[in-house]
Amino acid sequence: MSNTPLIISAAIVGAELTRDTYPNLPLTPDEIAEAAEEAVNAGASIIHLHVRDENGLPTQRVDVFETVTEKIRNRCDCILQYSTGGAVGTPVELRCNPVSLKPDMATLSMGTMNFGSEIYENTEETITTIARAITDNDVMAELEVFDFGQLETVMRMVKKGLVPERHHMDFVLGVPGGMAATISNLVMLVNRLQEGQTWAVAGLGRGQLPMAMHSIAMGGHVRVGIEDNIYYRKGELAVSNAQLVERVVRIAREYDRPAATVDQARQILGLSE
Ligand code: KMH
Ligand code: ZN
Repeated sequence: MSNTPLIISAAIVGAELTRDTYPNLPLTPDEIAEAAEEAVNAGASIIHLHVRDENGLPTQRVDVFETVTEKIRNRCDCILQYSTGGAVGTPVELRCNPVSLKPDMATLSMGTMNFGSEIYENTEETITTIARAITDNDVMAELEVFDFGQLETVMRMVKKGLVPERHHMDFVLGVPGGMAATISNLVMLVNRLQEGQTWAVAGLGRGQLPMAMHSIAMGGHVRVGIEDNIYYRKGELAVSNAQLVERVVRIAREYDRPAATVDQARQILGLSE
């Protein structure tokens, strides 16, 4: 079993949640920066970042990303990963915009799919446009794969040179419309990867903990956080993002997979080269 330090990514806000469903949701730049710092102090090395506007709505505005980035940078060192997914329905130009700020990483969703009752549109043209914004700004891509066919799309688009060959992989499992968060699905996805490819899994809802545990055992990395799961256990809301990170750190320690420091995470991902 791999003893590689565990890169924990904290998805601290998301685009879909509201305070009605999760009262502790960080919304303002200060609240988001505070949540990021707490998650990093708990053991996260990557902050997967969505931001909200003055009304608490998801936005891809560059000025808001800039403000939040500055506030996070003033509080802690971490790998900042901007979402280019935004919210369902965000036009592709807006999705790309924050990448101009040159974060350490940016996400790239790998296919159109049902997203609950909505359609999350990621045509090959959209993927190509966002991929170009990412590479033009010399940012590292994290490929978001929600379904097996999207992994085949990755292989095909990398071969064509449309998606960066050097990337980190994130399997987001459990979206209604995507692949379920099951062990057999995770094993199947990981078996399709090239040797040496770094990967993580983000299990949604009740899939968050089992997917994290299996990834730790399989030598992968982990994403947790309120964006993907608001519960600590059935019927009990998580107190914070940090609480979800702390639990993974404790479990990983038992597997001899200490939480990666930010520097270690940079090294593992090839961000320090
Ligand atoms: N909000 C979802 C529709 C990403 O951050 O890259 C897309 C999403 C993916 O959250
Ligand atoms: Zn996201």
